[in-house]
Amino acid sequence: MIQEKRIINNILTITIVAVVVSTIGLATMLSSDLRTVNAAGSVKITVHAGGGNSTSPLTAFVPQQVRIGIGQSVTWYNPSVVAEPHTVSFVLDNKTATDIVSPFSVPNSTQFSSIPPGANSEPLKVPGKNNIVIAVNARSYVPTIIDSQGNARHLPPPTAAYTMTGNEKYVNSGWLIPKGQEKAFPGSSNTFTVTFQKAGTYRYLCQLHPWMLGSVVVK
Ligand SMILES: [Cu+2]
Repeated sequence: MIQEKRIINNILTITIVAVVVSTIGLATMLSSDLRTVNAAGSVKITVHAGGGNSTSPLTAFVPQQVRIGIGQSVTWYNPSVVAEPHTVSFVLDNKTATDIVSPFSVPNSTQFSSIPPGANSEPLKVPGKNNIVIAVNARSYVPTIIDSQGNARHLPPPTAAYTMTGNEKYVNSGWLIPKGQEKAFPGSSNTFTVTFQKAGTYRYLCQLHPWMLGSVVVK
């Protein structure tokens, strides 16, 4: 009887310790970023956009929040082992909220080629007089900046870098794909680096998984 009690107590103790350790582990994972110092002495801060594998994908930014100084940069990359895309999207003006799909009418073009060539796909066509609908939104897919005046421009993938003044309306990484898996999404990006010039809290989300939220606190 005493022996049984001892065994049960031991199991309880081990369980409690395991729960505490895994909770601390998760909290550490979500709060500590990857900081490395390069040869020149500057600090490189990295945040994972997603992760996991095909059976257990992680749709979160790790860590969810980073704290940096003015003039420092953060680099996001996608460490997944499968080609699951994510975006790092700062919607700094609510009017620039957007979606990954965006129909366009193209009345004067009839030439569309599937990407990759020979893929089992075609543009979504809506019946209408000489109209064709294109579903993918370039301002989600390609690294895109909308400045304070509302002018949009694209940055070249796959390793776009941008210095944020803090006056922009929209700063988006485009679709981030693990390096080597671009074939699944040609023209997508691998990394996105933002240098922050103004103090503040910058919240961002993934347009493909809107529950993926993160923030950069600049002081
Ligand atoms: Cu995502």
